[in-house]
Amino acid sequence: MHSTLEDVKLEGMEIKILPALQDNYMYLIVDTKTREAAIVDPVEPELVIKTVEEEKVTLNKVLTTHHHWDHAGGNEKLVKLWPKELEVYGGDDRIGALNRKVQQDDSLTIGNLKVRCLSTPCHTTGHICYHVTTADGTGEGAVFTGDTLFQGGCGRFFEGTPEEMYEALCTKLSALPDNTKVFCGHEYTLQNMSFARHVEPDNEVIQQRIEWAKHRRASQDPTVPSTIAEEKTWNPFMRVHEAAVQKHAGGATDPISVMGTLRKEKDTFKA
Ligand code: GBP
Ligand code: ZN
Repeated sequence: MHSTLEDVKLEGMEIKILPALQDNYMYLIVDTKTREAAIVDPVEPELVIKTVEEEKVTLNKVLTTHHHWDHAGGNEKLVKLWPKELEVYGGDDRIGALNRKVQQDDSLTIGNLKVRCLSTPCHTTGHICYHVTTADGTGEGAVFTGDTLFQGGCGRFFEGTPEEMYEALCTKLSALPDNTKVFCGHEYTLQNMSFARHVEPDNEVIQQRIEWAKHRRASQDPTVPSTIAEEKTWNPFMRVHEAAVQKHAGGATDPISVMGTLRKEKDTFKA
């Protein structure tokens, strides 16, 4: 395993961080009141089942961020192994075992928790992020961003455009409350932050997060979650309006063209 299992307790919910494959994360979301649970991107069904049994929670939902095998590749097997009915959510017909196709602003519940779907096409056309809050909206809330928003970075634009990633990061995800916890699909923080430092060498917040992340990774601790407010301070792809980032992108002031320039450079950047 690439990381230790960690448990993040938020108001009304508990998030179990489950490492998978080389650098993927699966997340078990538990409603504290009812012990109902949903699993995000269960690529390693055996670890999911073991955790669900240990925690004595009721698993009945799968939230899939996108169809790539390292996220959706465990869906069929989990559905086969699990004795009870599973609702499998996602925004793309290429997702295995999908039986609840969702789009922008669709909602669902996990016990008393509310989940709102955000359509964020670009990494893949059917990518969905899931925003989870308590019923009355108190507490910090959590967003599961798959391969759209990473800590300090974003996913490659396999099936979309800079306009679409701008809409995803700078319109939809930026509009979530500042204290929303961000749980992303991969442990890429050190690589991403090294690119962020290259873009903004004078941004001290980036240097501090690198030092922190190095310590965490030295003991195999996950660097997730961050928050939406933090991402706005260090993630170059959420900072395309900033003068320093625009300067790095050759002086362009159109945020969408800055987005395109940054992504092209990151595609071949060696940390
Ligand atoms: C790194 O940054 O550590 N190893 C490198 C990048 C997501 S996985 C590896 C990479 O390209 N990862 C993808 C990405 O978007 N990275 C962001 C970045 O490089 O800035 N995947 O597994 C990837 O989506 C995949 C699976 C891709 C099926 C295509 C298909 Br089809
Ligand atoms: Zn992907």
